[in-house]
Formats: sequence, structure tokens, C-alpha cells
Amino acid sequence: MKIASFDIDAQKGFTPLCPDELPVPEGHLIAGALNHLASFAELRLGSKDAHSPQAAWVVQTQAEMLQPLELANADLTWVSHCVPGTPGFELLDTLPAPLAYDYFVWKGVEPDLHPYGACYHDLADTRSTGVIEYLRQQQVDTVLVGGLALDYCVKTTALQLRRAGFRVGVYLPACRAIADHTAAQACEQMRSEGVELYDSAAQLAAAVPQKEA
Ligand code: VGL
Repeated sequence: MKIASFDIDAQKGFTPLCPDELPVPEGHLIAGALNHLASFAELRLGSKDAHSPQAAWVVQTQAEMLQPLELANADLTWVSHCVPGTPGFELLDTLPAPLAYDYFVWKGVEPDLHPYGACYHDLADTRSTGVIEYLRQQQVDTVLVGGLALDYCVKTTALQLRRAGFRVGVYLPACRAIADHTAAQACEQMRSEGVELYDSAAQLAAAVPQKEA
């Protein structure tokens, strides 16, 4: 069994450190759990949102968010977040630098794109970011996922990996969600498609063999 871990959008823009972006409650507290998850894996992958401040889906206030859009690859409005060169773009402290990961994806770079999953650039899942091909080429069979936010980018990435044929486990202590009801729906959908969910370090250790030191 070859295991990879995948840190999804573990960026300050999704934490209370950046209250004007998309502050996921407790989002800044997951770095230790992501590092623990990586200790089970031979390969570590990561992703970041990398968005233009002038993106087509940007609205000025949180009250205007979540409105549907007619764009092919940006389904909802969001406030500006994770703009390169700003604090919100940075990974959480104590995570590796992007180039210290074995494979890294920057997503949503084009102003008309706002994908959630890290495996495809478009919402129809047809334009690969190369993650799935990399994992296959490395003969990975299990991918352990954590990050922000559980109910959007983590869920979508886990489902994309599962549909591509990998065993996928989501480590919940390494995730936080935007909202409780969408988190519950996300967990139900992931479970129904065969994604494993681990509630605790003990459950993770029971499901996945510990890497030799
Ligand atoms: C995300 C909402 C908007 C995420 C990104 O990373 O989960 N959520 N943009």
C-alpha cells in the first residue's frame, strides 16, 4: 500500500487570521493535524487557491456571497480571497513551503475560474491539474486528505480522487467547515461514495499502517 497525503487550501485566507476573506471557524488550528497526517504518507501533496482580486465572481461584501452566476466555471459569488502577495494567500504557519511538497497545485488563477476540487481546473472535471496522473505514476493507492474548507474544496477533492479510483480517507481533525449543515451534507455524500472519514487520531491509526520511521 502506497499512501499520499493531500493538504487542501490550508491558507490563512480561510481562517480568522483574515476576517475579511473567508474565515472558517478554527481554520487556523489545523496545521498540526495536517503534519500528523503527513507522517503516515510517503508523498505529500498540497494545493492553494491563487485568485485575481478582479476575478469575475468577486463581490464586495459577505452579504452578497453565494449568489448563483451564469459563468461556466464559477458557480457562485465570493468575496476576494487568497490573492497572491497578500497574507491570505500564505499557507498556515508550520506547514512546508509549497516547493517542499512532492506535488503542488495552484488553482483558480484565471479570473473566470473558481474550481473547488484540486484535481481539475474546470467545474465539469475535464481539465486535469495533473494530480491524478501524478498519483497514478507514483503508484499511490490511498490518499489521506485534510484542509479547508471541509464542505467545499476538501469534499470536492476527496470525491474527485475517489471517482478516479483511489482509496480516500478524510481526517476530520485536520479539517474545518464553513457551516455545520453543509459539513453534515458533505460527510454524508463522501461516505455514500465510499470515502472513509476518520474522527480521531486513533481512528486514523487503526485504518492506515504507520510508516516505518
Ligand atoms: C473554498 C469557498 C470558496 C474552499 C474556496 O477552499 O473550500 N470555499 N472558495
